[in-house]
Amino acid sequence: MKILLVLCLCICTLPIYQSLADELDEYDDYGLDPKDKEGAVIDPRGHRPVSRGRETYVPSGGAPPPISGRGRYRGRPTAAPTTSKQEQKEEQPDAGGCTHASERMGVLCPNGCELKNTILKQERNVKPAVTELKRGVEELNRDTNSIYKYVNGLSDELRERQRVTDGNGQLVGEYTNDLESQHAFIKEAVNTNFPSNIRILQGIMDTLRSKVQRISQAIVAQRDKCKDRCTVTCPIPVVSGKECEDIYRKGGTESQMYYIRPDSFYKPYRVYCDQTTLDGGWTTIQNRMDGSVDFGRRWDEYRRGFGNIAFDTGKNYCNTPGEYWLGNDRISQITKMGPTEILFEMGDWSGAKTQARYQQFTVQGEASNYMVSIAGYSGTAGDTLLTGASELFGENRTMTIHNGMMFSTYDRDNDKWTPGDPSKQCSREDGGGWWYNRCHSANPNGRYYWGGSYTKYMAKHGTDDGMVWMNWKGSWYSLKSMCMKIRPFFQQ
Ligand SMILES: [Ca+2]
Repeated sequence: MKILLVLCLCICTLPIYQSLADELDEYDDYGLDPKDKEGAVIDPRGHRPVSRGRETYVPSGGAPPPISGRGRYRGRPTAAPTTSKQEQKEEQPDAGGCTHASERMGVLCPNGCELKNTILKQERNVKPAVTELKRGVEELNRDTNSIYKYVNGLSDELRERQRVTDGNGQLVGEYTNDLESQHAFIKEAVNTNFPSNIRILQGIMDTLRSKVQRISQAIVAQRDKCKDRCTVTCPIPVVSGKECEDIYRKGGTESQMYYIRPDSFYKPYRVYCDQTTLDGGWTTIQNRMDGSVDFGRRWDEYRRGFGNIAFDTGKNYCNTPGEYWLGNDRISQITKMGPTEILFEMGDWSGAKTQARYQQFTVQGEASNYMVSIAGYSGTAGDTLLTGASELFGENRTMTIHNGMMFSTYDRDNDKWTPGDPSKQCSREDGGGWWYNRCHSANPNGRYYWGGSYTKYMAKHGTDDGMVWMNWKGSWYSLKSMCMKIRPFFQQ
C-alpha cells in the first residue's frame, strides 16, 4: 500500500519537475543560438548529456539566499522616557523671573539665578559652534574613510607593483642567463669553428685560383696557336679520284684525307674517305663527334661547306675525320653523278653504336633548294627519313618525314611549316641546316649537347634542337657522334 502511494506521488509530481526542468533548460540555453537549440537532441532518459563541448556540468551550490525586504509589519512603538517628555513638555521659556525651569523646584537663589542665565546665554552661543563642530567631525570622518581607502588602494597597488617588479626581475635574470649562454656559444664558434671553416674556404679558394690560372694559361696558348689559320701539315696521298670509291679502286685503301675531283671543270677538294667500313669507298659528307664546330650556320656556309676535314693524331697523316659539312653544292654534284647510297653512323654517350643505310640518296641543285630524295632503308637505327617518328601517329608523323624536303637554314626557310610566315622556321628553332619538314624526326645538324639527355629548358627555343635520331633515342637525347657518308651504289 505504501509503495503504491509513493508511486502515485511520483507520477503526480512528475509534471511539476518537468516544467521546472524545462525552465532550467531554457535558462541554461540562454545566449545559445536558437538554431542550436532546435537541433539539440532531447534525451528521453531525463538527464541532459553534456554536448557540443561548450557545456559543463556544475553540481547544486546549496539553498537559495533568504528572502529580504520590508515585510508585512511596521516596527513595534516603544514608550518615550517620561522624564525627558515631562521636561520637554514643562520647559518654559525664560521669562526673566528667577525661578527654576520647573516651578515645582521653587525659586532659585540669586546666584543660581545668575548662573542659569549665564548658562542659557552660553548655550545659545555654543550650540551653533557645536553643530558646526559636529558637521566638521562628520566630514573629517568621511574624509578619513576616503583617505583610508585611498591609502589601502595605494598599498594594494604598491604590493602589485612589487610583485610585477619581482616577476620582471626574475624574467630579466632568465634572459640574462640565456644571453650569457648564447654569448658563450657564439664566442666558442667564433674562436674555434670559424677559423677552421675559413681555413677550409681558403683552401678551396687557392685550388680554384690555381685552376683559373691553368685555364688562363691554356687559353693564352690556344689563342697563340689560333693566330694563324689552321693548315693541314700531314701529307695527302697522291692517289685521287672522282670520289672515295674511285680512290679505293685505284688503290687508296687507307682511311684518311684525300683530294677528290668529281668533275674536271671544278678544282679538286679535300674530303675524308672511309675505306674500311662495309668494304670502304665512303665519301664522308658530314661528321660530328665532339661539338667543336658550330652547325648553326647560314645558307651560303651550308652551300660551300664548313669545318675541319681531318687531322693527324700522331701517325703523320690525316687519319681522323674532323667535324665538317662537305657543302650542299658538292653533295649535290656527287649524288647526281649516279645512283648513290648513304650511310648514317651514330653513337650514344654510353658507347652504343647504330646505323641507318639508304640505297638511294640524291640531292638536287641549289635551283631546287637542294631537294633530297631517299629510298631503300636498312639498318638498326630506325627509318626516320622515309617514315617519320615512330612515336607519332597520323598527320603528326607525316610532318616528320624528310624524304622530298628542300634544304632550310635559319636565313632561308624552305620547310613545310607555314611557308611564307617568317615566325615559323624549323631551322631557326631546331639548331642547324637540314631537310626540314614540319619539322623533323632526325636532326643530325642540330645543337651538340654534352652527356646526351637534355630538356626543353636547356634548349634555346624550348624545342628538341639536339643532334637527334628520334627512332633510336627519342627527341630529348642528343647523340654523341654522327657521321654521314655516301658511296656510288653498286650490287655487292
Ligand atoms: Ca616555315
